[in-house]
Amino acid sequence: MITAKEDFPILKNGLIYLDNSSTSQKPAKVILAIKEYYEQDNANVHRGIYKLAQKATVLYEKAHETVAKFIGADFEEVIFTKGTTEGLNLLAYSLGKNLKAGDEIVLSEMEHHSNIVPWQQIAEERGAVLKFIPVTKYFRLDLEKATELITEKTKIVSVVHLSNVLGTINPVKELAEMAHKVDAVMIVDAAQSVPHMPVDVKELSCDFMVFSGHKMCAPTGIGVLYGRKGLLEKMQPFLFGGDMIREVSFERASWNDLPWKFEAGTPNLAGAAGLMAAIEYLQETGMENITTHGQELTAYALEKLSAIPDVTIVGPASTENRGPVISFTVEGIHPHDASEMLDKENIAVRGGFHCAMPLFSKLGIDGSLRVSFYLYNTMEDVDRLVEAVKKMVGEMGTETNTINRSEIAPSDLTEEQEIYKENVIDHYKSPRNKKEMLQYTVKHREVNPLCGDIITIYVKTEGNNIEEISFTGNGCAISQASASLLTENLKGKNVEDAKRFNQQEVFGLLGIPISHTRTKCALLSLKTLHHAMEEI
Ligand code: C6P
Repeated sequence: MITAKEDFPILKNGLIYLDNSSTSQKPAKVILAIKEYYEQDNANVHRGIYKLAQKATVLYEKAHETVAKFIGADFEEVIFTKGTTEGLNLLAYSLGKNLKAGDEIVLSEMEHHSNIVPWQQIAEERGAVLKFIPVTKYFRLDLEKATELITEKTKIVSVVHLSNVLGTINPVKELAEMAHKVDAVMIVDAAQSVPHMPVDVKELSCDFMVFSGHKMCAPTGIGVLYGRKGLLEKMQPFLFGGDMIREVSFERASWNDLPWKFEAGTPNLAGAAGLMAAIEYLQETGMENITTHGQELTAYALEKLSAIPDVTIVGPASTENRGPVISFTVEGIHPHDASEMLDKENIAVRGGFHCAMPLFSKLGIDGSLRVSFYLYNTMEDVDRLVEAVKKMVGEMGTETNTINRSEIAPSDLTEEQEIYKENVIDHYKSPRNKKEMLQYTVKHREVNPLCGDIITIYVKTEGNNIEEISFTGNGCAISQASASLLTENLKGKNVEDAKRFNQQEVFGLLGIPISHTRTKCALLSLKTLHHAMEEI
């Protein structure tokens, strides 16, 4: 621990928070800055002449200055956005305008959806082609392949700095050199790196960089797009409206100076105050200290976790060029079930695809558990995690497709619910009707992106009757058991019964309390069924 857990009000209740890649917790200093903004400084910026408006404007501009210094940029080069996702959409929209058919955009196989989907959209619109730098079996980017992929046809290279799944730190400077040799622009998705290590845009030689405040102790809804001034000047704005204009007539408009040209509308002023306070907090702790601390926790956790039977680390084995993010799988336990079990020990981790589905299909695994550390985590947190994983593995045994009783529903059940629970476990362990049907009337596949459950339902009808119904797929215990129970229940019923089958009836079949986060898992098979039945 390099900073007091007590600085973070939410951690005072003993929670072991290991989902920092998703979002970080906020220190009291940041919460206070937001409160003080509303109590003392709140007015719109760049508009009013009165004193309060000037105070708000000065504060907002100071927040830009603070960010610029933090990443080695100039004031004009720092644009506030909602977050990384908005920054990448802005770039895809604005840079995409210059793309022609056949131009190439080079990404990597370890990108977050927000660095894939906007490019897919723009590529489709402009006739451009997406290329992906492969991930090697050591969970690193294949740089040899990168040199082959980045050619005269490449116009944009956009790569993640620190992978939110693997923890890998990519050599973005080298990639920037490759991009610049062919006159392509280099974009760095720094959502996971800026919170954890000193990052200087000039040192990275990138043209653009994006990150989110909420992963670095700042509030949600504020993020940063860095862009080289010369490039930003040539680019079209993404959003149009107040503050981004210089002059407007009924016919046309011209654009404001940088960075305001890219900040249309009233911005997130309290968020900017919070971001500035967060950067001050990180700087008081020291970015180098934060990096070292993350490395120490990661080295310790890697050693302890990889020693547990049935645990497989999904990411580089050493801490070299690796951030404080560890993905792993536990043989025989779906990540969603595992994260719920850890939650019972008051340990918050993420389980699933981590918004990087293509990477998981490349790796050939159905999601992972992921722990990610930040400055308030301790070696004791790692010990508690390791103990909880060991307990989970011990309780579950090594048998694949097994499930422990405690994680499927709370222990304080009524006698009747206990009977249902046994039934649910039985349907999970020995699913009924789980087989591919070759001759069916309708078939539909659905995915739950939250945890990666996949269900395909096949229905064969004879007249108005459901002659046969089956499912395939994989996922957590609840999704699999509910598909089994649902298909069993609908066998021999008629088409109208299936179409009318509702959510309450599915919960009735399960018969145990389903937590809010598990609702989607419980209802995935019903959703799949209803889509399938639409075709009849
Ligand atoms: N990853 C995670 O749990 P936003 O949501 O816009 O603040 O950040 C998107 C984003 C982009 N790139 C990378 C590398 C990221 O890790 C994220 C956010 C979170 O991994 C939420 S999905």
